Amino acid sequence: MSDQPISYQRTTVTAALPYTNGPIHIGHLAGVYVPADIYCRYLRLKGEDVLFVCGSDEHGVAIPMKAKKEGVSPKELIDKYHGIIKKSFEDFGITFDNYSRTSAAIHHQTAGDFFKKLYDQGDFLEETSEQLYDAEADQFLADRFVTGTCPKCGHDQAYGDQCENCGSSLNATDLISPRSVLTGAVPTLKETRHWFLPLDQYEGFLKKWILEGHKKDWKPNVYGQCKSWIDDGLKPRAVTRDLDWGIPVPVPGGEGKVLYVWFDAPIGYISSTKEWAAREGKDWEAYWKAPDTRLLHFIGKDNIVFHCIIFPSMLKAHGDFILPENVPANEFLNLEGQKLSTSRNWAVWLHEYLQDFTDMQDVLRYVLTANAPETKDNDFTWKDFQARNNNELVAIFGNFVNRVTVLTHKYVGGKVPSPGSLTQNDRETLEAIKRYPARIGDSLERFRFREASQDVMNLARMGNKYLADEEPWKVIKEDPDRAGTILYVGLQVAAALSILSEPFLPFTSAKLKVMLRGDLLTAKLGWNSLSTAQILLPEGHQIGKSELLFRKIEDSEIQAQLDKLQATKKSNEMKESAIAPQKETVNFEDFSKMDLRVGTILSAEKMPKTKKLIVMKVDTGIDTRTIVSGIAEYFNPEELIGKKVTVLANLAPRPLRGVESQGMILLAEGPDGGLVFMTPEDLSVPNGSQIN
Ligand code: B3M
Ligand code: ZN
Repeated sequence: MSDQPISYQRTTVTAALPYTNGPIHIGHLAGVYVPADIYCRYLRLKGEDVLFVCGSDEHGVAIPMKAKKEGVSPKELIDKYHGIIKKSFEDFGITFDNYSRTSAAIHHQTAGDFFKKLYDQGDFLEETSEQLYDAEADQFLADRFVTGTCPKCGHDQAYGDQCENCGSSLNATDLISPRSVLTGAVPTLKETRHWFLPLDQYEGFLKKWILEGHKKDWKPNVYGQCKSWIDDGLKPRAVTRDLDWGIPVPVPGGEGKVLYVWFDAPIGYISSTKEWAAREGKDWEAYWKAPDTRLLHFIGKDNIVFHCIIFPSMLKAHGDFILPENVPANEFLNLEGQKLSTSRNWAVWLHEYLQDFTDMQDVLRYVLTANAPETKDNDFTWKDFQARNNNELVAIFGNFVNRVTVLTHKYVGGKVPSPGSLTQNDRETLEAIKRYPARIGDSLERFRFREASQDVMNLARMGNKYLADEEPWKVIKEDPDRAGTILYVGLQVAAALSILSEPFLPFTSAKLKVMLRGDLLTAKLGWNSLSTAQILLPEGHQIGKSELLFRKIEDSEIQAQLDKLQATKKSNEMKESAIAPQKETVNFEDFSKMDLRVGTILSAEKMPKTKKLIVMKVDTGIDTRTIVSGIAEYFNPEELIGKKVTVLANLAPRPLRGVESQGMILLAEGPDGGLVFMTPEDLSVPNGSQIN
């Protein structure tokens, strides 16, 4: 925040703790783990002190819910997915210094102590309030146990703690028309006592720290979200829950309650650090408390409020900790045009990819980086995956390395030739190599991973062009010495690639180092020395056997993946089109309470700043009234005007985005996920006619 940049001694990098309610997919990788890993590998290559921590997020209502669905205990569920996730990260080359889990004793202790300290300091509000309650399930409803309409954007599938459509952070009682996810029941209100973090009291601190202090260096998407939350005004937020799965609340009155998952999970970064330090004989506190430590959180955009508003307020309240220096959150990755979804199995699962494409980790890493959802949502397609592999990794990077190493064996017995006198092109090429480390490093330091990955490819492109221009395969016949000089220059480019590609393509880089006799390279050269070193591969040095770095991906392999997705789509459609079971019986009295009328839509307009809401004036025969309906994705306002419809006239009025809706228009779910109006067969039936 000060004008004087602090010179950092160490960097603590955290990557969002994945929920153990499913395996890892490409959306998680592109958004969080691949960029975080690239960043950490880069810092290590620069010789910096970096700690990279992560772990499984094993609490929260998502866990018991999924366990119920799979017919196992929550413990069995977390053990299963923790195992799958941990192994797939390792196989994929994500180099966490520690991968912990929030069910670990050290975490229960750390999170419990954290809560206790804030409690002892008097930082919480303790309040009895009415919370949503599902009598049938005998369970309070919060977070993902309850869905309803978002009061901010009208999205009808918002959760009790967050709307995934507009990103708003919510309290369960904010939801319009809430429903229990457990039983489908309409919740009642019941009193319960909880501890609240008074976020409103941190507004001044957050304004100064984020709005004034990080306007320039945080990504616009992150800064913008923070600003809108702060500008909207923050409210106290409950940090405990009535649940039996989680970390017990360690204070009087906390019996039968657990910490809110978003209270304990970020503390998991600290617990993971402690676990690492104990194992490695290090001092964990330096990584979380020293002012010359830089803390960075890699997350997806749906986690911004938790990492930029709530966790920092907790850290601030606690008093001992540093705050994140940056939170480089990414947007979302879609798959073949559709939102990735664990529950709908719409994903490329990492553990399956690793089976289908053996030893091809780097291809996925490269595609996800080159096409990373850095500034906007992006789409992963299998065709693009194939094209990036065949046209870039194989045709540019692989081809260049292959040409230069094969020719070195063929013409000069695999020994780095002595350079003769250098031409201008030779000198320029050797000079150009030295500019790449700073260029790539600069992009990485600004969290521009796409740009950085493209510069690695540009270096390979430069090598390719150099060979194409100099044509050693022709020169060799007339002037073998000159051909040797060309190979000498080409080999230096290949050697630079072996180092600069390491953060992005670690498996390829390792192979390439062996091929060029990496012991020689790695022993002496890190990222920084690349810019200053005169040569990377000295003359006379014997290189290793030439091997292909990448292989072409065939159409049939891509087709197999597309077929797999097609099958998923079919099965989802079947499930989603299945006829819903009949609801509970109602008696005639209940039914006759509903006042259904024929009406006509007189006017219709989209509600400004919403995606789904349309505001209509409807002639019900009784009166002309306003009805707001979430149908803008299905109809244009113009086509609604003049429509005869069925109206539930005596539905209790409710405000939607500040407009009172005085009834409901009945619609049936049509084919292809569309909606159809309940229009009387005879259009001459007058408005106000009762439907019995
Ligand atoms: N478990 C990941 C998610 O929202 C969540 C991250 C916790 S980071 C402390 O999918
Ligand atoms: Zn919303």
